[in-house]
Amino acid sequence: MNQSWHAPGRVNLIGEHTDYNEGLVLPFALTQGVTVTGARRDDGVLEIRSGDLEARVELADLSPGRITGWAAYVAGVAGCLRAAGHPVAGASLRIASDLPQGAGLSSSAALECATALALTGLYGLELDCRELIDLTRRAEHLYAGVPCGVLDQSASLLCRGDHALLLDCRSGETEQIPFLLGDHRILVIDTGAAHDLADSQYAARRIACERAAARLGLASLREVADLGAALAALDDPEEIRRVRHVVTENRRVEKVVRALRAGDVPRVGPLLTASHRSLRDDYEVSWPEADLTVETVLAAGALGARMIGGGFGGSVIALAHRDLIPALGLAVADAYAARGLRPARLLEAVAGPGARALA
Ligand code: GAF
Repeated sequence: MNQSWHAPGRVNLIGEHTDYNEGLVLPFALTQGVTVTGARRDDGVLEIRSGDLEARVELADLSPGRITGWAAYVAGVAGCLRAAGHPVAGASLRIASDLPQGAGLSSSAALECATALALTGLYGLELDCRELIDLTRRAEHLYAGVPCGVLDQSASLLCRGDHALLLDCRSGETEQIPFLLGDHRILVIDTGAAHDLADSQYAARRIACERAAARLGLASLREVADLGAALAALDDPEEIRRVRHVVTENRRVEKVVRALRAGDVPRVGPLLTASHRSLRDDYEVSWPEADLTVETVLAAGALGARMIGGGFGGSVIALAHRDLIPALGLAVADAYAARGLRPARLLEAVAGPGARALA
């Protein structure tokens, strides 16, 4: 009998490029995501279908690098389960997604998490959330070659409806923060720009942060207590910019959490914009369409806006009064048309539940 599991994509409200620096992140899950429907088979084959695409993986031959493209995310989870000694002997899996791909909404982590729930469910394996996060992240590192932090997999597995997830990536502690926007809304604007440089630049940012932390004699940039003193102790201008982003971004996460706890949604807006400017100027991961989108929605009355995800392509979020959302869409459409860009795709984000088995 076929069973189904669903894992959502995410919007990271704030806390970008902080996860691998042992910092704070504040994502919420989208109601859109990836559903994996499947049945167990015991012939050593993983058969995966997604729309018209099909992949057949012999599990005995599976190792990192052998499978590329979309199927690597699914095969990677099976490979990592087997490498950890779990007796996964095959499955037929069908993938369905209503999450735009390449939009920076974490479709790959959603696919990994839905696959992990499917395979552990089909084989009756008891892995807790931490183990599932480790497993799916390992699959991404080894099979997709992206040295990501814990943000995306944690968001997909741990978020709850109507809440944002405050995750301390140093201690692993989590807290569900009520995320009720009242008359405000979060609009996701997929800029349509491809993440061409994303993987190499992501790894380069990570290395620069580790190098700066080592120079400061710290285990991670989370340990920076006095930003001014840390910046004065560094002489590489690139490291100075990276450190300034990471340390100020952690502070912005704390401020957003305080504003949400106080029910003061408008106070979140300028913090989102400050995050964008820091990602643009200090972390240098923004891209022209994101900058255009942020400035366009701000001029049209948004309370705040910023790029989300790793950068170099994907989406921008805008926080605005709900009555302004249509005007923001029109302003973006005009700005894109004036520059000959393909129209942006728009999505109103609602904080949905985390990954789960479907009845
Ligand atoms: C990507 C990574 F996968 C996350 O771990 C995180 O570092 C993010 O970029 C930037 O905040 O989504």
